[in-house]
Amino acid sequence: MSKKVFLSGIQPSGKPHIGNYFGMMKQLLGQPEDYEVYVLIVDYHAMKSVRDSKEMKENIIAVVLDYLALGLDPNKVTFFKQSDVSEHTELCWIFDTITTMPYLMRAHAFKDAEAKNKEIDVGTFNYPMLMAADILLYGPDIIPVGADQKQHIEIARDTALKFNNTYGETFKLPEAMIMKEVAIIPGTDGQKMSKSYNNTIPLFAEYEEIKKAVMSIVTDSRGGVPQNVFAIHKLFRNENELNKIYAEKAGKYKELKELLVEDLEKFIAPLREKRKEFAKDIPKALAILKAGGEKAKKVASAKMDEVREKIGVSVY
Ligand code: AQP
Repeated sequence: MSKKVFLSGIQPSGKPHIGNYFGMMKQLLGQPEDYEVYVLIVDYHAMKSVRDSKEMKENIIAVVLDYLALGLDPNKVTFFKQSDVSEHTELCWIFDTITTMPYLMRAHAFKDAEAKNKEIDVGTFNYPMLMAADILLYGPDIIPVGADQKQHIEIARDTALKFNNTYGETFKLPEAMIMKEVAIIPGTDGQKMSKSYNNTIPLFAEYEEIKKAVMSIVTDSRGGVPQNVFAIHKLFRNENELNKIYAEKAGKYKELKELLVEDLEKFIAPLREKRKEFAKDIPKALAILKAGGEKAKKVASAKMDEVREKIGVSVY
């Protein structure tokens, strides 16, 4: 029986936060040894928000160190960046030709940007097509993601079906894996935790940074329980235990926040230390990413040969 394939990506658009970790990274890295896993740094996607080359480079290096500190084993996982495998953008174009504009106009990210009267660049509009290519090139079975990405996985499935119906069976239809309890991790303001909302608790935060973020959590209280604090806290402690603590300390927001700071520190401190070790040898960390790109390129290039054959441009 062929191995089950897992795949997911993260944008190097800022510091990964605990929402990224619990919503996606933990699921992706927690797969049994006999599963095939692809971990992507989707740098071309991040161009939507990162327009400074120095920042882009730093962000890419940071994500590499983050994943290594989280225990990613490059012997078991194909770890690479999107821009090292040009087949992603090539396949994106092919998908563009079979997808209609009204269909992409139904994407939430586009609708949100439109509702906010933002000037929408073509890359943002087309984002789901590049993401479909990122996924479908590797034939994954499962895509672990947070709830915000559900629609994008559906678009990838629709695109695979459309291509298969037009040119013959080529792409496997992937399934999204969204864990209910961590589907939307709230940020310090109660909205979805998101790099672009400035409401995050960074996954590798220093103690002072954790403290500052937790103390800024907006306390919307019902029955003396600060809901936003509780929602984040339950990622780190058993819920029954927490219910007891929050009942005992009803209304004592400062104490509850201090406890959350301590629990976060317990979780983050060992990760932070590991990350500092990897940061001592950045060329070694980047060599892992480069080797992963070469491995991914072989898979992607074989798939593209098949695609070119199917669409009829392979004439030699
Ligand atoms: N708050 C969240 N709760 C659960 N899962 C989340 N994810 C992101 N935020 C939460 C999941 O993390 C993965 C990687 O996300 P990404 O960096 O590629 O893009 P994103 O979803 O757009 O994350 P951000 O922080 O919101 O980034 P910006 O602000 O740059 O757009 C995805 O699987 C996502 O579901």
